[in-house]
Amino acid sequence: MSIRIVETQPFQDQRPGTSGLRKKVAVFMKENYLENFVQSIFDSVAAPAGSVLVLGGDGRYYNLEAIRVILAMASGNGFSRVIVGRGGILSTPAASNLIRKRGASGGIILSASHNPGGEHGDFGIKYNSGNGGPAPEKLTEAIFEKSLAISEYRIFEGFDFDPEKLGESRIGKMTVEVIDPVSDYAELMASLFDFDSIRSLLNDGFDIRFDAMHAVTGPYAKEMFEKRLGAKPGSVLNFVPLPDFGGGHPDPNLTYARDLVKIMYGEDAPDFGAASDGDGDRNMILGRHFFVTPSDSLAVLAANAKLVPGYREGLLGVARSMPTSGAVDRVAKALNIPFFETPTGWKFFGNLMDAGRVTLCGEESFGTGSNHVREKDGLWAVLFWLNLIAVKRMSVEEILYEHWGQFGRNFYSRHDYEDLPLEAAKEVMETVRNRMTDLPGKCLGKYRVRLCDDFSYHDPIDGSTSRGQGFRILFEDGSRIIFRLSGTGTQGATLRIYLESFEPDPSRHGLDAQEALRELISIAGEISDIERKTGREKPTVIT
Ligand code: VG1
Ligand code: CO
Repeated sequence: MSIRIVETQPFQDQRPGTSGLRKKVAVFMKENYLENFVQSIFDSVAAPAGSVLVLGGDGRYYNLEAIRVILAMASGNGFSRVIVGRGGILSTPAASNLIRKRGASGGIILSASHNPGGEHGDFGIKYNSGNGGPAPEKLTEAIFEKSLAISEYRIFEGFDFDPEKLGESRIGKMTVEVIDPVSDYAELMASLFDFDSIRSLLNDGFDIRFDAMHAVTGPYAKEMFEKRLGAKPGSVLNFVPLPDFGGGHPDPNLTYARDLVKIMYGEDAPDFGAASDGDGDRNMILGRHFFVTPSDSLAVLAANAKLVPGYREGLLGVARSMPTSGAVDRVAKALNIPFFETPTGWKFFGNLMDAGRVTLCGEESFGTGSNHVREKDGLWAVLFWLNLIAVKRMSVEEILYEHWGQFGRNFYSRHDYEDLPLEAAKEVMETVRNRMTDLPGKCLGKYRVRLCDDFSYHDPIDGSTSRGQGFRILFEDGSRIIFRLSGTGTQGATLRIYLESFEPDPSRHGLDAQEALRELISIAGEISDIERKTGREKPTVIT
């Protein structure tokens, strides 16, 4: 029972991506792999002795083993207290809330989010700072640098820890506090939304389904929708978190949330459907036979925010990631509030929220959130929608048509080419980069190119600049094509093509998005030569 200093050798592949370090489970299980990364985090953040740490994960394979290692290392590194979710469970937004509420110096969240789990799946680890948000680029770079030079780590050896037992115990001088992962979060939600009016909506027979996809939101959704809001039993599907997510891909989109999509597009479909991802920060919103794009969802929430108690005073401003559609920009303009366009990844929103510049933000990738925490928040978005519906008493589809009628419709789609050979993906990007130099001013079909660039972001709060965030081809009429390489994959390279066009004419708002974007899709194919360079005739996932 003492702290041991263990000698180790660096690994070369521990650079955190869009949100933390994600690798196959087998990689994480290599001797010292996890330990090296955790020590690199502790060395980089240099939390003063006596600091508090929040710790939890999405329950995927290797979650509890990793929790034990991190607890032992936190004790070895002088933390005074670690707050852990029972069973090692904490959703990403719930962890963010706890860090803030308990004044922790930061938190470690174990998840590879929407990536599949299980013994042959993915594992991940990310550090969130004291504001509850993902580590800024400066810090993730520092962690990577440390990982390249590491020679030893500190770990406490010989202790008992029961992850199921609520309350306090000790590892050396450090206190471990096991808490109910749901209650603080549920309390926060109840403070933002009108639970009474949602309860009466559900009571009046409004039929909902929430698919937890055997991931972390199961216990949260059961507690809130069925227990506190009175949704009928069975409204929450796949609610038991499983180490392999039941063999599924815990990604709430039309391809992977198959069970839910089938129900919502079937006969006697419920009024409202929603799903979340592995770690609970994403959301998909469906109406009866109707899909809401995340970009539209953000715009609808922004336009109607004052209907919800937590946002009754109005919004300070809104932000979206660069590839997210411009639907919310139009709302910001109409509301006369500030609007920001940031690179992909939640960490850029945190600075704006901390500085009081924005209240709501979102990404096209099923991420929506507000300044109640510093992460995107799946269940929060679902509750927001239910609260709006409870006030407006309109269907999801009616709400969208009303919105488009007022603001116009931004047709939007993302085409993902997953697991490409790295070389092929790079070649496609180089092809686009080269083409971009002579495109401005040219007409491609009915679209005239206004400007092309490699998106870079100057953070107005901390003054940092982030370059190389994706190629943008912007057209005169506001349409856009964006090419970007994913930073979260663990196998090969994923190339994303984002397509957007604006349609003011209400008689065309009912068009299918792929149909409305047909010409832009073919222009994107021509510019990038993607079919020839990758041998793929079509994308892996179309959203
Ligand atoms: C993807 C999404 C991005 C999101 C990120 C993390 O990143 O596109 O919008 O912030 O995942 O989401 P990339 O680099 O693969 O495009 V999550 O739910 O993994 O925390
Ligand atoms: Co996630």
